[in-house]
Amino acid sequence: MLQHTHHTPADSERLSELTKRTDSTFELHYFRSVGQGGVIRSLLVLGKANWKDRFETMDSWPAVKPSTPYGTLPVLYETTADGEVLQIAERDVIERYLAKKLGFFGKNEWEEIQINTALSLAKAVMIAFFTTILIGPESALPENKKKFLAEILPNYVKQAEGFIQRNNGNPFFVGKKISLADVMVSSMLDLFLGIEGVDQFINQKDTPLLLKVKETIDTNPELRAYRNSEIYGELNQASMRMLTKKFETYDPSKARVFS
Ligand SMILES: N[C@@H](CCC(=O)N[C@@H](CS)C(=O)NCC(=O)O)C(=O)O
Repeated sequence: MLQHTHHTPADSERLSELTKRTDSTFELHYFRSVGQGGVIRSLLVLGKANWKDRFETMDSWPAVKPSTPYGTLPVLYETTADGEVLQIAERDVIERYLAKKLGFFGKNEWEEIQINTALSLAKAVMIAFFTTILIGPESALPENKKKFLAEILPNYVKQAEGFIQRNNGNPFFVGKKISLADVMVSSMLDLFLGIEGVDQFINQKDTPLLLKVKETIDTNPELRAYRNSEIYGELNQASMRMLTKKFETYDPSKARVFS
């Protein structure tokens, strides 16, 4: 397997040309859960790409880990029609690359800046959730959950509603079509809406636009078909299990409000 992560300057032009190819197939190397692969899969589905999963299990992973660029998944493999393979590591990088390639990264530089801003605001919330709740110390969990639900998430939600409001009544974060920002925030809401009490500040009265964005994503025909598939059901259950460990009253049925 070609390892493209580190390359010589001479490779750079050639590899850059390969990123422009439109005849590629994709393979997403990740675990059997939605997790950090969810947004990437959604982009591949929305972009009608030719793609498949390469699953790793906790049993198979230790032997495979050293062969990955940075010892973590996801890693994306893109194979062109003539058999060249690009290897791309790191979730954010894969998401932005695919979004650009598949048409979900705005129509000009200014829209890109706005999409990156929306992503940055959302990412801060995800990092707080991940570090203080999902993998944070058990002893600090009650305090961390309180802070997340009373401050971090409600503050973000207000920012996000205002952000969409400034988009001239269009039901997207930026411009007039789905972008990575809409996909990323909707997937975040998929996690958070199941938490008890979140509907006190994410609801039709206080955040109609945020919910409209989620409706646009949830009712997309391609995405809906994928999410109704057996494999997505399995991946989603694995993600939900992580959450029910942290929130005793977690209700996954509240997440897919519109599907
Ligand atoms: N910096 C990486 C982190 C990804 C990450 O945390 N992956 C986890 C799974 S969600 C992983 O590979 N864990 C296995 C390990 O670290 O050995 C990224 O953004 O892609």
